[in-house]
Amino acid sequence: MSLWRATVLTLFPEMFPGPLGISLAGKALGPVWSLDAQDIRAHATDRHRTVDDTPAGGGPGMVMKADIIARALDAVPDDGRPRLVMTPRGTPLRQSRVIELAAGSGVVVLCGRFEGIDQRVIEARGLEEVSIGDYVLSGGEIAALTLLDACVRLLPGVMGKPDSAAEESFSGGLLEYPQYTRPAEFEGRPIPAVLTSGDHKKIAEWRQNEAERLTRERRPDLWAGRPAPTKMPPKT
Ligand code: 6GU
Repeated sequence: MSLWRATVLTLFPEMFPGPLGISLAGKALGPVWSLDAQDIRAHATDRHRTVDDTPAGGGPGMVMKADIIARALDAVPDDGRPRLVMTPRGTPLRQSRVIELAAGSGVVVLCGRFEGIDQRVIEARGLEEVSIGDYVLSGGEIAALTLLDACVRLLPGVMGKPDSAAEESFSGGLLEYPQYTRPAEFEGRPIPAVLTSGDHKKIAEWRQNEAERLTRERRPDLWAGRPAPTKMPPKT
């Protein structure tokens, strides 16, 4: 099979592969997926290699220039991969989109810096605007690394024996149940007795209940949007 290909357009190509060069993602980099970090500044044309300018209408910071970004994007051959731009104004990244991206041939990811990117190039090139959460990073690079990590761990051969059912939409839209391992007691705290009981039906029930309790308490948004429980046919 051909590699899952990531192309990243950034002013800081030295930030890649960064943490994706170690551990499981790092072992798979080469055999399973490829990463090509391209320097946006290579597409600047003036003596000072300018990539940004002051915002139209005034205000703080600098805006990445549409013409430079367009040349950087157009230098990537269009092989049908989705083209994303990391921005805090984007659609929040969900596991469902990660699963789709990992199932495809790869991604082209543009990393914004400064106060943003000229909106016209985002529209003209039909970029998908993606955010990784409701907080502001200093640039899209760490967001891009996050997105790539989420995708790469799903590629066949990266993780040992993925439980694909559990992977689907965040374990069925719930937070994961808590985990424990030896020692049996830690600073006076025992492992919940059910987990050492050997009763696998009880264990599965306890884990399901914990997953539901944690989701209700911490993520009312996920809890409200969870799939309706499967209706059993009435007993006769
Ligand atoms: Cl994708 N970029 C930046 N700069 N900040 C973010 C983000 C992205 N997602 C959340 N905050």
